[in-house]
Amino acid sequence: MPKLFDNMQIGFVACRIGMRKDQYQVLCLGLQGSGKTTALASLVGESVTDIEPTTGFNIKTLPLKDTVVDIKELGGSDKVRPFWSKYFEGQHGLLYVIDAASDDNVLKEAVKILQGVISSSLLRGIPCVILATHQDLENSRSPQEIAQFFERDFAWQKMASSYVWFSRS
Ligand SMILES: Nc1nc2c(ncn2[C@@H]2O[C@H](COP(=O)(O)OP(=O)(O)OP(=O)(O)O)[C@@H](O)[C@H]2O)c(=O)[nH]1
Ligand SMILES: [Mg+2]
Repeated sequence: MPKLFDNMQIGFVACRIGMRKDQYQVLCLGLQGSGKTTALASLVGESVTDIEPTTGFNIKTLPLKDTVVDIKELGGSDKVRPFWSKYFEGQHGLLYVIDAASDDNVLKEAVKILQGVISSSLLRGIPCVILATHQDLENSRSPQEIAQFFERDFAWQKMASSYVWFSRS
C-alpha cells in the first residue's frame, strides 16, 4: 500500500509539471504543394519522403523549453481553402508557406490569399511568419525577389534572409 501511494504521488507531480508548460496554437497555411507538410515533418525530425497532399488537416506537436507548440496544417487545395477560416479562432500565430521556385502568377496568388487570410478579425494582431521552401531548386528566387512580392502589400519586419523572411508586426 505505501508503495502504491508513492507511485500516486509521483504521478501527481509529473502531471503538475506537464500542466506548467505553456501551449500555443499555430496555423500553417499556404497554396497546395507549397511544402507545408514537408516543412513540418522536417521540423519534428520525421521522414520527408512519400508525403501525400493533405486532404483535411495535419497536426505536429513541437515541444520546446517550457512550451509546447501545436502546428496545424490545413490542405492548400481549392477544395479545402474555403474551410480555412473555420480554424482561425484561438490561434496564437500563423506560418504561411510559399514555394520559392514558383512563377510570378503563383506568387501573386499566394500574396492575394494571404491578404484575405490576415484580413480576418479572428487573426487580428497575431504574428505571421513567411516560410519559403524549394530553395534547393536552381530556379528558386532570392529572398530579395520574394520580398518584393510581399513588401508591396504588407508591413513586415525582416527576421532573416534565408528561409524565414518577415514577421507581421
Ligand atoms: N525540391 C523540393 N521539394 C519540396 C520541398 N518542399 C516540398 N517539396 C515537394 O513538394 C511537393 C509538395 O509538398 P507538400 O509538403 O505535400 O506540400 P503541401 O503544402 O503540404 O501541399 P498540400 O497539403 O497539398 O496543400 C512534394 O512532392 C514535396 O516532396 C523543398 O523544399 N524542395
Ligand atoms: Mg500538406
